[in-house]
Amino acid sequence: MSKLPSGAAVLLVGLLAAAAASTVVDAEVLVPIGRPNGNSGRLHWRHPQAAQGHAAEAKLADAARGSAAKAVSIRPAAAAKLPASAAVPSSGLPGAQMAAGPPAAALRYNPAGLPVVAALKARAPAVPRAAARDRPVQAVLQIDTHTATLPVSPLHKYTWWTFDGTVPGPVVRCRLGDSLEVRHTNRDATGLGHNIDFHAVTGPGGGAAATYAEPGETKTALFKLVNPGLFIYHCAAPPLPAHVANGMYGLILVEPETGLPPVDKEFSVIQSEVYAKEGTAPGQLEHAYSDGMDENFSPMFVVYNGAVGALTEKPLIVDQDDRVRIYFGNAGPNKIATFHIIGMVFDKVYRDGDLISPPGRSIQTVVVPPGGAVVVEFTAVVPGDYKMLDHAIFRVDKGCVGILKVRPKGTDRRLDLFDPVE
Ligand SMILES: [Cu+2]
Repeated sequence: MSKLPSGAAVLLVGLLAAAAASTVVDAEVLVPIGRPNGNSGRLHWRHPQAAQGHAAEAKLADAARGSAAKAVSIRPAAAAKLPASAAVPSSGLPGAQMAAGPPAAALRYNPAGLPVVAALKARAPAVPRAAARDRPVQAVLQIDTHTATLPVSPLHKYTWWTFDGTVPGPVVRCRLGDSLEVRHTNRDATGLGHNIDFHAVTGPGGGAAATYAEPGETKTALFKLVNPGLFIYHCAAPPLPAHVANGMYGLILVEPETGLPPVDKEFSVIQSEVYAKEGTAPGQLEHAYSDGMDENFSPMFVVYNGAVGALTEKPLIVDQDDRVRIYFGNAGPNKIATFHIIGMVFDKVYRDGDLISPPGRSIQTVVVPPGGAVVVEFTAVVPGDYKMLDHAIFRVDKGCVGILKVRPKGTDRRLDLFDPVE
């Protein structure tokens, strides 16, 4: 721990946090510098204010090292920006210890002054577009937790516990070598504590304790992404099964350094089970923890992207001959998923979300365990509507079905491949 008086340490961490906040920029405003890289063909780039921000961070770090015993003043405006974790005494949780630790620890993963940008995230089934860059950044992921009452079927609503107000939570896209700076703000009015266990993170709990926040708190933690792949993240606050079953899960993609081959359309789909019973209000369901505890119990619904009909009311739409990539995750909590698209053979399957090994070829159905993911690709050569489903086929009647619509392009219906004859 720091030798600083605890109050000074808190103020210094607050100053550093405020400085970091001032250097966060949207990835969209990054500007290219220099000429295209001869090896990769990609542009080098930086944000116009990045150098200024890094200089400010270095100045603060120098000040922190040189004035350990001095009183530190802080402007009211900067104090107002302090995250809750820096403004309150340590709760004894590892996350609070990280926030109140020495400044050197806070900068441990950014010694070379990585550009600080907002993390790329999108609402499923959308996927953020790949960043056009060939070096790592410090990606700041602001993620809020709170409840949200949303339709879970055409006849029912459910009060979910959410990341950013949606089920699933946002799809996050990073690159191997990035530092992921997670800022978790708990806005849960019902009084529940939440956290985030990223399966992409190497370290205790996948960051769960480090990101644990009580209502009204913000917790910040920094994770180096050292394994490429497609990963699940979820809340792991106790009781853990209830937080997952109540909708607290999402996908994080860590692209290899070379990126992924370009495709025409990308989507994200997460399968999950809903354990629920009729509530006191008409049409309002309540969580049924005991149903989930019995692994032989059949859930009320099995859904894609949080609701019966989510991907039938709003199909995934592509054009004929589009190259298509689907990032698929299984949040469980209990059931193994068997993902299949009727009438489509996946010509690339990155099994278990493994983006390093050669992909499988010519595969009909993929098995995805709870807490696992897969990436599938195909080319949509024959126009028409295709059903996506769990081939544990009774689950279709529980809601686990979506539609992929392939719109015709031109007049060639590819009768050479598929001819109804009459
Ligand atoms: Cu939670």
